Amino acid sequence: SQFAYAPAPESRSVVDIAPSYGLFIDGEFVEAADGKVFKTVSPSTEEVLSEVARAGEADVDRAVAAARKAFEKWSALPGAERAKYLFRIARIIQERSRELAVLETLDNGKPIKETRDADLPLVAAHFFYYAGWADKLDHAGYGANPRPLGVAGQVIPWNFPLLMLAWKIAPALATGNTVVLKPAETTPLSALFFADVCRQAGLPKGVVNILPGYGDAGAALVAHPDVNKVAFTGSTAVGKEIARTVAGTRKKLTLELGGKGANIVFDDAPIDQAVEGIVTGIFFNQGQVCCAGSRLLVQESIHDELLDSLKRRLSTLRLGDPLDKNTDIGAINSAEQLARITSLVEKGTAEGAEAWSPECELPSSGYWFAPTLFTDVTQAHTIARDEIFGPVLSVLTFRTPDEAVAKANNTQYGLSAGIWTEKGSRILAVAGKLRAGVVWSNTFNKFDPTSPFGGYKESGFGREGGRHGLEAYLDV
Ligand code: TXE
Repeated sequence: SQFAYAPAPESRSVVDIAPSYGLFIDGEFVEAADGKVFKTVSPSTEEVLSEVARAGEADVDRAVAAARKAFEKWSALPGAERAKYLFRIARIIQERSRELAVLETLDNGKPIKETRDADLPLVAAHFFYYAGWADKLDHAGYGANPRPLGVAGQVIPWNFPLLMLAWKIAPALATGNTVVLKPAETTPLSALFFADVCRQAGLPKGVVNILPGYGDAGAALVAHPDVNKVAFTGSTAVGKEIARTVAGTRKKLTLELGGKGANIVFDDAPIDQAVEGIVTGIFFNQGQVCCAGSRLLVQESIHDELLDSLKRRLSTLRLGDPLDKNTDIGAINSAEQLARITSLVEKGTAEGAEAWSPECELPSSGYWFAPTLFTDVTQAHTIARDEIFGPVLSVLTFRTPDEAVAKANNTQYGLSAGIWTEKGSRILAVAGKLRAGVVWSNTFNKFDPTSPFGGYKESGFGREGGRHGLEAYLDV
């Protein structure tokens, strides 16, 4: 990977997991006010990893009050001083990336190859990038007189727990805001580890508060009257609920929601390269990626050839222990997510699409789903329209570029797309017509902190990353 940094972590002995964790409020780990806890399990084995304090409304109040108090001093610091903290956090993440990679893999189920070579390097890169902005916001650097908003309430999902935290926290801190963040209930551990990183970096108390918990804590945070900015990544249904809560409150809001990305392969595409991109597009992180290339649109004339290559390639993917460096496909994050995937796949078959999977043995414990291809898919099929959020690819065909564009855009979502062709002019012409926040060409799922990321239509609004990512946290 272009960002590779960490040496190979071998086993879970690399990281110490405490039997229990508290909430992180005002620089301290504390119990929930009502004493509630929940268990977090490893999705690949169902082993209980730890017991974690579960935040409730009273804890949200405490955390927002701590963030409000910290805001006064934090926002008054010169940008160059805030930058020092962010650079320190970025370096500590690099230094501790073996521990973090193993922890993330244990709590999430994704292959260590991915946490090591994608998640962790991107997390560090994100903090480095926004550290670099902190002192350029002052005066002429930004071209205006930007002011932080206050307390940011941030709710994140389980598919990239630490990376989503970085996308949320780095720009918030760089711009002088303080943070209360709620990680997802199935993946609280890396966020709690990050709390420890903040302590190690000497970050002033209350600047970052972490509240592990469920949707009720997220809802209380979003609704809290002393929160000035809400940032959410998760399902479109919850995103809409949050938009309703925030409506009329003058809170600023950004939403990063679901997707149904189209990977469009023209007949002049380099087939081997396209096959790799299709595989990365839908099987990276078991397909639990909002910008996954979950629909393959292939030009009719190369359908059979491409499908043959793709099936051969899928037969070489290794599914199993996520801590094994050779594993390509890890576990599904939770029993609920596995049930959601299974029910949509059953629907695909019931509606008449043809399912194919390579031969592979699924482990007897944990949550697993074999890589699956659906052919004979039409636009009317549920699996062509609904986000599956699993290792399942729906294959459709097209004849002309216009038809490809029409089919790619024929979705309620608008987050990502891919174009595979040797013709530069076609890349530009097609990309310009796609209603998607990111369009990759002859590659897929490439991320960079300098690029704004976000959606059209029901994929949400606002951008994270790049200069645009600062705007969500500033009044100019
Ligand atoms: O999402 P939820 P779930 C999609 C994907 C997946 C589906 C359901 O299709 O199959 O959503 O996943 C918190 N107010 N994506 O159920 O519920 C919750 O605790 C405030 C796409 O896990 O949206 C968690 O921290 N917060 C997506 C976070 O919201 C609430 C990534 C996300 O959980 C809340 C994840 C409420 N009322 C799922 N209810 C992407 N865009 O990448 C729950 N939460």
